[in-house]
Amino acid sequence: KAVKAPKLADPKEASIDLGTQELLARAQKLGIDTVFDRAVSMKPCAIGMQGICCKNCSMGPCRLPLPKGGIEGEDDRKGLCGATANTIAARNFIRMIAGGASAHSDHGRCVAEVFLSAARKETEAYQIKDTEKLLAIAPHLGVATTVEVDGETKDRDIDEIALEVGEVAMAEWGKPSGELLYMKRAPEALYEKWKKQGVLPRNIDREIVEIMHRTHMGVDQDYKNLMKQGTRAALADGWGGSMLATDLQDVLFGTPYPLQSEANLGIMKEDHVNIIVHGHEPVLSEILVAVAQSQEMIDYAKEKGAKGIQLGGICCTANELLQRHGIPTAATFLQQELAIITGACDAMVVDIQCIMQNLANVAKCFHTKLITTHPIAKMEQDNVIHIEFDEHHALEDAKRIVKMSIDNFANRGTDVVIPPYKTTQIAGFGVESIQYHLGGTFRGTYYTLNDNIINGRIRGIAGVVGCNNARTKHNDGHVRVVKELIKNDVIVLTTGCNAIACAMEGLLTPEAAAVHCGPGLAEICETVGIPPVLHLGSCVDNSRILLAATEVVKAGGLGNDICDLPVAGSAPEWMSEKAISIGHYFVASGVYTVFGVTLPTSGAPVFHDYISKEMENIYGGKWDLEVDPVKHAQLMIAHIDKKRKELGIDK
Ligand code: SF4
Ligand code: MSK
Repeated sequence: KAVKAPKLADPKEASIDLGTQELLARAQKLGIDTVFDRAVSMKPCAIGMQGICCKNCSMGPCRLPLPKGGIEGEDDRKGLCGATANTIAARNFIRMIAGGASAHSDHGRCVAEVFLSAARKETEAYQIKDTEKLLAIAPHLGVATTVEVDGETKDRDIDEIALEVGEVAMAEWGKPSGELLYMKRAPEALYEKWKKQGVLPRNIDREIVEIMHRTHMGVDQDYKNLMKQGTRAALADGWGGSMLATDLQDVLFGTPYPLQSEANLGIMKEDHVNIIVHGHEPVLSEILVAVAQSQEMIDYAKEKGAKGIQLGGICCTANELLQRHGIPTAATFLQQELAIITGACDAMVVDIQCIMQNLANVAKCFHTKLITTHPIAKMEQDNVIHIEFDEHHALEDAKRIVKMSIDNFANRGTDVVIPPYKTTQIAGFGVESIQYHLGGTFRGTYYTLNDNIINGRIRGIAGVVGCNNARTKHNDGHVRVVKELIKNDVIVLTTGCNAIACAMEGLLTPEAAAVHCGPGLAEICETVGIPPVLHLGSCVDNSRILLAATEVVKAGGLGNDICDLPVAGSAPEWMSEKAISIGHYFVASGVYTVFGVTLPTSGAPVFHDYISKEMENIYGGKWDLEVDPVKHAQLMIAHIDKKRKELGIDK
């Protein structure tokens, strides 16, 4: 019997990026399967996609397909226990929020632990680097920065402040009473709204645990009440775990400021030792950078026949190292297997989140050392090396990894293919640098953001973020949504893999303004020398977008709540549970948020209407879904125009 050849992806249909197309074709020629091919040969479950498959007990899975042509009359679909489509979809949705919020927040907890070690001076590898930022966040955690001595106000000792900040921050994950301290950083009107709705998070862990309880078989069976808890946990992520992760990382490693770098797989060098770091934790990779850039290691690499060491990043570890050190970005989420398929990846060092298990299978076909570093993220395949990272031995761990990578350079085959494509990018933005570059404040001069929104040169602000998804053409949605926005004078704040996609397309340069922007936005970008798309960092750094929106509100002239602003959010190619948590904390903070690809709500139309219509009456923000990138951006622009009209600043 003839064996049927596996279905393969058409490289030109799989990605808009030439390097990705070339490496995918190479993988197919070598008989190595990648996520692009698996997406062709394995189709998703239609019922699961619609959010209406429940497997929360062993009487299921109970599948409630929506009848063809929709529901006429009463929707009487139910699982064995009687759970309705709305209950099942809401339970599934908030379990995704729990997954996403826990990923961001557990990462934040690790950072807080390292921060405390540094504050206690238990480790030589980490120090409190950015004392200005420490002093800026301390009051939000109720930590005094001055002290009264003999009736005189004096600056408090920095080490003492750091220690107290670390201890108070750690308590946010599990304190027994009260509410998350950072919630008060939001505009007052928004804080009061959350209070009235009863969704102020108590502590980070508790909100996530309560989702797991309430979605257990036979507990909460009211989709609105389930979403209330989903909201509380999502807020605990955005204004809690993620915001603490961002702030503590800034204090430990430095607040990012704009810098120049490069993006795409073309940053890898044939004659260098290529070390690719991938995942989300800057805690180890920060030390890896220092070690890889040390003269000792550069000399060792030269001894072994290489010209030097090239570091590159994938996903949000990439974004963290780019923002603070200008380390070039090698790849988006969907290109991770391809980085190994170049044949030039001497080591891939992975930490947590967005790491495909198939990396181990691809690495087997090449000389690449695949190194896991985190105790909670190991791989079962026997070619994977685990070097567990510990902040107390950070330097030794990093040296071991870099040396192992250098030693592996000699094991390369002759089969190196690095696609010759890379772009220049200006990254490293944050609330502080947006303010600095646009007039040093948010309102009152020719350059400031609020004034330019009011006078209409900038039509509005969009936060465009999120992953790649193998069910849609790689980077196509990201780039087309962003281009449509900037063409219509909407400035874009970006993070995650959207930022990497935009960088690969050359949109993170001031020069992109003249080519792609409407006249108002182009004028501003050219005058102050910023790109029309501002890279704000990693997934946890979406908290920077919340704070940027808050600063715009506080500066005045554009209403008194985030939901008053001409602002919209987007994740054109999302795939992870983290994206649902991010989407929901944006919605609950008052932002109209459009997702691409699909939403796991279509099988429960009443629930879908609740989050995409009714929710606006509660929080001022709502969900939407639009697969077509241009229509997607146009929906955001229509919302921005509606807000401009309500503010009375329409041209
Ligand atoms: Fe089915 Fe109810 Fe069990 Fe879910 S909880 S699997 S709907 S019986
Ligand atoms: S890395 S969560 S694929 S953005 Fe943060 Fe990219 Fe999404 Fe991972």
